[in-house]
Amino acid sequence: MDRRKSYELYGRACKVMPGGVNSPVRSGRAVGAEPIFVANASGAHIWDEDGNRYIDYVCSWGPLILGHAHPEVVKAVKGASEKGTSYGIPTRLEVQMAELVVEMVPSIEMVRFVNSGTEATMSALRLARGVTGRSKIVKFTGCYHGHSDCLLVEAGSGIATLGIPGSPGVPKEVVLHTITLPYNDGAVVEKVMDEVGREVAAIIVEPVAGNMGVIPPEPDFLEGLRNICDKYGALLIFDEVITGFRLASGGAQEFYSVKPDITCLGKIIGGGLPVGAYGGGRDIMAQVAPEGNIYQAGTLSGNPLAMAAGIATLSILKEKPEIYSELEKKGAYLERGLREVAKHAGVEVTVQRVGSMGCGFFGKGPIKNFDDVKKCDTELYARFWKGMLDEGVYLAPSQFEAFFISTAHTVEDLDRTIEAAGRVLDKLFS
Ligand code: HOZ
Repeated sequence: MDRRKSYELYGRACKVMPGGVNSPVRSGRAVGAEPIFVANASGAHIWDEDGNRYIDYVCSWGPLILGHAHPEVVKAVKGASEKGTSYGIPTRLEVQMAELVVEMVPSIEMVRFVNSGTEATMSALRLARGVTGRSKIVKFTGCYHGHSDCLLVEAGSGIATLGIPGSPGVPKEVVLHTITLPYNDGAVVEKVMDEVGREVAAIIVEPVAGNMGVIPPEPDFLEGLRNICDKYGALLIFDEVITGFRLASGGAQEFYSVKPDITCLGKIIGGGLPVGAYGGGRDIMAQVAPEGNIYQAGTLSGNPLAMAAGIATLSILKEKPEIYSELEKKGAYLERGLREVAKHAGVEVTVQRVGSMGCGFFGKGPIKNFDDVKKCDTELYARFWKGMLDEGVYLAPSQFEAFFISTAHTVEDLDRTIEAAGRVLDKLFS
């Protein structure tokens, strides 16, 4: 494939942006490649600047559950933009959007919109600390909750991809109160909480880990977190930035029937525009300013274009609940196909999936935590990634990320992907 225009843009980009990108994991460094530059997209497909077409499994890192440029979403954004792009004054759209979120997400009675998942988790932690009057927080190794200081400890996503424990620029005093424990190990959580539980403001968790590949929770892990939080008066925060509206219209909390105290949302909630949110019970959310005194604000929060895209997306998901069983079928189809071609090629690939999010680990499964993830063969993943790119399939340029399936992916797309994976693996292992 000719990618000259992408490479030329990358050269220019590197002169004016760090690493040529606006978010590290896009750069392709983890797979030893240069990024492609996207010119346009539609449905399940993206086209790069050279006109090459790819079946897209990144889907903007999760938001595009309806695929690229869904007509309803585009119409909503166009319509909103003609009326002005931002006011900094309340709008009807914010009310409609909040009503939808409250109706769809089981544990949310009130919600505050922000502009990104990072803002949502950062604000949720401040709220938890403000409500409990405690400082410590518990997070899990390999879970990624955005790039705010106190959460940038042994995190997943780009931090895992770059192989660094945290980041220079985060003072050690700031992370002193962050306790990091292994994912899926309820016994360790209990032991630590028995020691310091009364000082812990919150346990924050991705209910399905989606930033170290995809790792489902062990049976009872989430329930155990709920119980231990109740025992010690700590708040349970579900970071549903990825799982919210992806696993079910009520997110992972509906899927696994465990209710958190605070939920963080992002990605799908914005239908491809920058939106985050945090919400919870009325008693907790009423402590956010101006109703309460825990401060958080934002010039573009509740932006009308973003709200319009979010309303269009959530309305479709609400009106067509069958979308989730269809996505599950497609996910199972892709999973089965990938397993078969890996077996045929004689390579150990562990495919882990929940609904329409999944991951193929180059290593022995089951993968239950970040220590297991680290044993996977990232070099092999890189070679596989390059092979798939040349086959016209765009996967996340890192072993530590998820693939996402949208309603726009057809069985033909999935078949082409499976056949491509078969060819690439056969070539790598012949
Ligand atoms: N959480 C996303 C990756 N898992 C963010 C994407 C990015 O860092 O650009």
